[in-house]
Amino acid sequence: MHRLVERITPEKIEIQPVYWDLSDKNEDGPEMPGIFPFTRGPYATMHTHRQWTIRQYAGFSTAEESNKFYKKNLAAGQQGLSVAFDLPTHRGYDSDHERVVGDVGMAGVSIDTLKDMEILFDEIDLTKVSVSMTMNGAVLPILAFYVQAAIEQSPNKDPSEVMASLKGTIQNDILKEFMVRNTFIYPPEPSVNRVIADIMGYTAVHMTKFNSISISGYHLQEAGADAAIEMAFTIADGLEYLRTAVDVAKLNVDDVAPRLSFFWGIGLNFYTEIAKMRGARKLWAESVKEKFNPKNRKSLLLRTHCQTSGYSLTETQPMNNIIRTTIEAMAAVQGGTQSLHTNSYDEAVGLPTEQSARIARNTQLILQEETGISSVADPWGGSYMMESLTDELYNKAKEIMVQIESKGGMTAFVNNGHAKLMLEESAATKQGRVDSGADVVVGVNKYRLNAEDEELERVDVLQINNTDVRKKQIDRMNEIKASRDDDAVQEALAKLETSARSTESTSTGDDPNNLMSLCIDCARVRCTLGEMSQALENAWGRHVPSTSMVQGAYAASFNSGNSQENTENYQSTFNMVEEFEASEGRRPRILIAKMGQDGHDRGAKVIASGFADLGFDVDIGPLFQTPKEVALQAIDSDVHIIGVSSQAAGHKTLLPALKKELEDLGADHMVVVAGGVIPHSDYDYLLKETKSCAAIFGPGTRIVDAAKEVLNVIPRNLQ
Ligand code: MLC
Ligand code: 5AD
Repeated sequence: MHRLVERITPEKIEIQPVYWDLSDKNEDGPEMPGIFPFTRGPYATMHTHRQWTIRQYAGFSTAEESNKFYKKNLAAGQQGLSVAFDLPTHRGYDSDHERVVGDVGMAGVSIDTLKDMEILFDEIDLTKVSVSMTMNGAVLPILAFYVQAAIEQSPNKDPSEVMASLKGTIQNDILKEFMVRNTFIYPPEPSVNRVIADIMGYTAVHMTKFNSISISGYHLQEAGADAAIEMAFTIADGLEYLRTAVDVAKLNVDDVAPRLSFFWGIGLNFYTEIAKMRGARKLWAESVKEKFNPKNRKSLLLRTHCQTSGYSLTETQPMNNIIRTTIEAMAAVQGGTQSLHTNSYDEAVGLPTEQSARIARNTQLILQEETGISSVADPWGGSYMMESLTDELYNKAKEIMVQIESKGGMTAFVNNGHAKLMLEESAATKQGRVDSGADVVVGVNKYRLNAEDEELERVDVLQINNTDVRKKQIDRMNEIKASRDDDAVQEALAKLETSARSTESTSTGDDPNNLMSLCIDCARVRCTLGEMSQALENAWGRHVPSTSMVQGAYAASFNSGNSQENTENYQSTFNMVEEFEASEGRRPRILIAKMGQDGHDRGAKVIASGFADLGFDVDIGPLFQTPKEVALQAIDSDVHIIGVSSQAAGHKTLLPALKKELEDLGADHMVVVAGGVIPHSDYDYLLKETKSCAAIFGPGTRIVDAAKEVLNVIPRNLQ
């Protein structure tokens, strides 16, 4: 074993790269990293040989701006790239589509054409830098643009050689999109059996270094899952993809499984998060072995990216978030992650600024270069507590997996709404615990500053002019449309649609009708992302999710602590609702609305179920509405108030647009309130300048308090 100088501490103690129980008499030897069932890590040497990849997720406005940001970050110590796309791109719309007016360039970078992808990676050698792309809905056009951009970046190389050298990961985990996050486009069946199957088949032959799916627990945790649910759902999703590969696409398990990768969310429960990562590796290795019996040991390895939890961060006293993120990063590293994103401290108000992104990156650089944290593999192995916690979580997750199997596997569990309800119940319960103070959040429900000091702590946020970005995108797209060969475009799109309509499997990598292969042809002749998505939509339709709501979980959790103050608070809100009913003749009725392509609906669902528990009549609007559709639904249902939940920065466009629609429809008596990720610097614009809402509820607002304020702003006795 190669011994590094830093192995000797100032006290002249030698740190070993791995420790084990010397008295272990197990005939297979002691449990070690790199050995089945891999509880202690996928590789024998772990970080002692290769540190985890510092891979910060980022993307905003135009490809030019994001490219500049990436190059600066790489120069400053970042090791791999991770692209955040804007919501129109996720949902398969070009920037000129009427449904995306508020979303272009806001939550990530906008990509309409191959040209945008080329600019995004300008002067970044795609055959050298590993790139992760968080894309699930429009996964075919985006991966095709990426491949074609790499090929055109190296004109002197053979395209197949370029493809074979591409290192990276595409998220491509659609099952969790149907539970949380909601950036699906097509219904579940073609999304899994055609799109994912064809990508697995194509990459297995042509892009053998590329990870074809990043099976994600992160978003489940963000949406309220506890660690056991996160483990169970994620591993069950992974097994479902392997089943698709083997049973539907007729691929060999060993051609696919080694390139399935994982993605965990890491919250503040330090020990639990480490145990989760250890237990999950064992659960995956055992499940794959039992169900698929692969020949290649790499098929059993759970390799993972981690991201620190956005949900755990607070809007008030944002510097506290640096500490939270550091603790979470340490759990990810000690759990044995392969790649890591650390969140910026301004998470709860907007996208990172250059300074907050630097601090987030430096958190990892300090861990890697100043602490010696990487000098040993699985430092927790053999700890009585950690081994026991690992086993307990492993067992709990296994129990949930049995439940999923008994309902017919993960696709069925998702399709019948079971999975989503379980998550929403967990989220409403959590909110009740935070609102009641049972779960402490420093600076939010305990140790708060007075209003003046809180004001001083506020931070600047990145401002994006989406009207400008949208115009630039549309101009560039029109230029491309004017200079391309239209016949070739129509022909490529027609072939794509024909393959999508076919009932034959096209999943093997060499099938000329493989959807990935056809999308690369489309990219080559400069079809846009929207055109490719539309060709597939013509065959499969667009998925419309059903809306559901959990009841009783918030009330039960809020009131469970027997605190007199909480009970009184709850009761007084409830009484206000009753008084309202007595004076107005009906209960206060609220429409919880989501506008634009922002599919983050945990907040909206939790608010809806909390308000319903407090006695409101609650309507939940469908996802992805235009301002006009929201106004029409509000009028149709004759609500008193519209509560808009905004998590993806579209508020400055969409709220004024909603106000205008209400005025045009003669319904300006209807009050609008807003909540979600809205920076304080935008409050005046919304409340005073445009008067587009009557109140704004930032992250951390208790539902009982929001409900009282809502009752105060509803005008009375209009009839
Ligand atoms: C590493 N290697 C070792 C080793 N450590 N070899 C021997 N001994 C060791 N100790 C080798 C690996 O086998 C591999 O080679 C190479 O080194 C690189 O290591 P890796 O572990 O594969 O790291 P990396 O390339 O960084 O890949 C990590 C990954 C990948 C497998 C987890 O899938 C990944 O980067 N995922 C990132 C996903 C991501 O960023 N998602 C963002 C989501 S944000 P070889 O040849 O075997 O490959 C989001 C938010 C939202 O979703 O909602 O919008
Ligand atoms: N740039 C950087 N980080 C982002 N996140 C989301 N979009 C971006 C972006 N464009 C992070 C936040 C969020 C998580 C889903 O990903 O941390 O909580």
